Amino acid sequence: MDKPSFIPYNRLQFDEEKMTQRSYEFYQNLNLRRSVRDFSNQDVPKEVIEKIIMTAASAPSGAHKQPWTFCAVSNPFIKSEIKKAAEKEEYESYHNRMSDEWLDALKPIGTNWEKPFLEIAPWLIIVFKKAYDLDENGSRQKNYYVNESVGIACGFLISAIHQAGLVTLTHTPSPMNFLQKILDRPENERPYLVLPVGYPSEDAKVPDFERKGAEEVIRWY
Ligand code: IYR
Repeated sequence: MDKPSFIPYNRLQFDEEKMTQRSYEFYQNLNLRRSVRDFSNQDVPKEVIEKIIMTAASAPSGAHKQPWTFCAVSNPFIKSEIKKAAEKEEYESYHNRMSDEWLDALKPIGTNWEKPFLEIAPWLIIVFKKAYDLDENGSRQKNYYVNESVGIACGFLISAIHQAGLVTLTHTPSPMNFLQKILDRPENERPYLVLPVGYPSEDAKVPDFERKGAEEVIRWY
């Protein structure tokens, strides 16, 4: 067993007034985020995508196992392969797999099986969760709370995309094992989420939604 090694924690420090202001400003900023489905094909520098991904990779994870791989795809051929395969599954889902109740719930969002953003957005980030790790000898090392860890990392990722002035949406083709094949990922990596990243199109529209207020989502004890 490794002996734990500790270093001083470099904290951010503010007085209560500053803390109140910063918490409010951060809320206002993130509350402007929307899932956008209408993308421009304008390019986004690779360096920005790298920083966004490294923000995601700074998330906490079970036993600090960092059980994730982020595939950043700008190659038009691979994007088109992903679109083709995703639409094949989505067509089947929208026509034969999803319940009427589910399709009704999606009506206000206006989604269907067609996913043009998978080709139009300059980048696709495909997040993979590592069910387990493989050490140098090829033996399996357990990861912990993988879904929670990767979910938190995706929250960081979505926030970083918004902070950069870009947009995304969480696309969840189902089933999505085709991504493992197209991207040639090893057996221990399972696709978790597809995030197209780019600028919104000039005429991008989003559903006229309101978010639940504090009195609906918080219970104080
Ligand atoms: N995976 C499908 C369906 C879908 C499901 C939910 I829940 C959404 O909030 C949106 C879409 C799709 O991506 O269209």
